[in-house]
Amino acid sequence: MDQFRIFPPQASTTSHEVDTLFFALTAISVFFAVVIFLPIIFFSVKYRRGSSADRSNPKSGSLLIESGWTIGPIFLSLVLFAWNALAYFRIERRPANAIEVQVVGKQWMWKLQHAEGKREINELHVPVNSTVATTMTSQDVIHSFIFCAQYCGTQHSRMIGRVVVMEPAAYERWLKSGEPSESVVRTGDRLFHDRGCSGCHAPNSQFHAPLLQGLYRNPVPLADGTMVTANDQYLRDSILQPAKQITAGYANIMPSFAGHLSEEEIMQLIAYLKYIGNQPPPSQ
Ligand code: HEC
Ligand SMILES: [Cu+2]
Repeated sequence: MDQFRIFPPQASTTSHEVDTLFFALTAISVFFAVVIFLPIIFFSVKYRRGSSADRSNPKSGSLLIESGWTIGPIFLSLVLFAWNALAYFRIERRPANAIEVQVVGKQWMWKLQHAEGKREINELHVPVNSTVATTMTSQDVIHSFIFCAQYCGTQHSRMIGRVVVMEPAAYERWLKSGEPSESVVRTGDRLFHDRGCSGCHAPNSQFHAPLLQGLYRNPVPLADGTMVTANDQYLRDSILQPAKQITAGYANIMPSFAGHLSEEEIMQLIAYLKYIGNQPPPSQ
């Protein structure tokens, strides 16, 4: 019986909040199920064929009851919406100063890379009591991390990973163990040159292309007159669909790199763009 648990142990800081919400929703559903089903049973018995119940059906109506069952549920759903939305924003907001881990799902495993470069598969090593932010994507179908809950193909049931929580010193040792690896930003820097990005996006390039230093998190004026913020999504879109949002003052000459870069390479490039994006632009 020890093995039998309806809920797994609450292992994350947000599980309490999610569980409370879950119980509240369940309680409300049970309440309405009772309110609806008890009268159904009662009336089925009372008005069964052959019973001597009064079937004259006089006209009746009550504004109070009708507005009550309209306004009550509206109010209830709005409260639930607000509660859910607040919890969602709290849970999904990326914590500041978090340890960065990039995760790529594929049939049928997760490939992880820490900012320092260390890679692992189906395991996530983290130091205890620190915040960790994972950037996740998939190179094929939808998966869910770290116990796959999306049916993703034949070996879906084997897509089970584990989180290893370590003392900070042990984590530092673990990061440096195994083959030496270059940091994600360093790999992105190399890709930026190898894939020809620097051929256009460099101060001395023959092409008229924007410098990417100082770009990250800043507003970008677009050719159509609107403004966007250069967030992670914008960087990703700029690489994969450059024609979607043209930067004001530049021509649509950047080729799309969709299909030419792996998901890992895109993440590494974005990590590099974020890194230089936080630096001041070079003077020209
Ligand atoms: C042929 C030249 C060329 C190449 C190669 C090129 N780009 Fe661009 N890129 C441009 C031009 C021109 C723009 C501005 C027009 C636009 O938004 O498409 C741009 C826009 C961008 C932007 C948006 C910048 C802003 O200020 O809004 C990013 C990010 C970017 N490129 C990244 C890359 C990356 C990463 C690579 C390599 C994988 C790359 N580019 C390769 C020419 C190029
Ligand atoms: Cu799966």
